[in-house]
Amino acid sequence: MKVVLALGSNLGDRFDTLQGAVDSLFDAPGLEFVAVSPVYETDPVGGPDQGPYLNAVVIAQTSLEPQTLLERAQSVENAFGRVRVERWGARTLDVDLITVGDVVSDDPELTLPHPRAHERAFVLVPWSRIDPDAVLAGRRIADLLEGLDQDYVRLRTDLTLQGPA
Ligand code: A4P
Ligand code: MG
Repeated sequence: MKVVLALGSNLGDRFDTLQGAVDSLFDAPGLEFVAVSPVYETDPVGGPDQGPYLNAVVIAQTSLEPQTLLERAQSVENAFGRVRVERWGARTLDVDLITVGDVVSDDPELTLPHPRAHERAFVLVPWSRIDPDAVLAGRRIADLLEGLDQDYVRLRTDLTLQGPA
């Protein structure tokens, strides 16, 4: 199955954290790296007053169960000192599962596709750069993007994430 993961950081050394997350996600077996997007600087969406994010998207192949992937994502968040204080608040690292193959789930512990991804240019812009023909819940992400403000999502040409070490 193809997995799409979204990474976000708005505390600490944001770029180092994103690169560390890419490395750690693939540290254990079961996940095979396909691509990582460019890095974008984005104004915070929702939540309390907080600083700008760096966002990126990673595509992988896997045979792992979605629940196992969520555990992997959360353990990587925890490894980077993520403290959950406030929903939508500032965080050193957020790792969200955007899609896992064609799995559809409305479980609040793991909702697939991610319930807010279709309205988030900070996910769809980086994703479209590495998979322009991708489809999210039956809609082409390129079409979804046409209806969204993208001005707050700015390419950081000076920052490039590498595939896992
Ligand atoms: N959960 C359910 N479905 C999923 C999924 N598909 N992927 C559950 C990951 N987790 C999922 O997440 C809360 C719970 O969601 C988890 O326990 C998990 O079981 P969390 O990471 O603990 O808390 P959170 O990230 O604060 O909440 P949430 O709902 O994930 O927030 P969002 O929607 O991810 O928003 N603005 C910019 N510019 N860039 C950002 O990256 N991120 C957020 C976080 C807000 N604003 C942002 C950005
Ligand atoms: Mg999250």
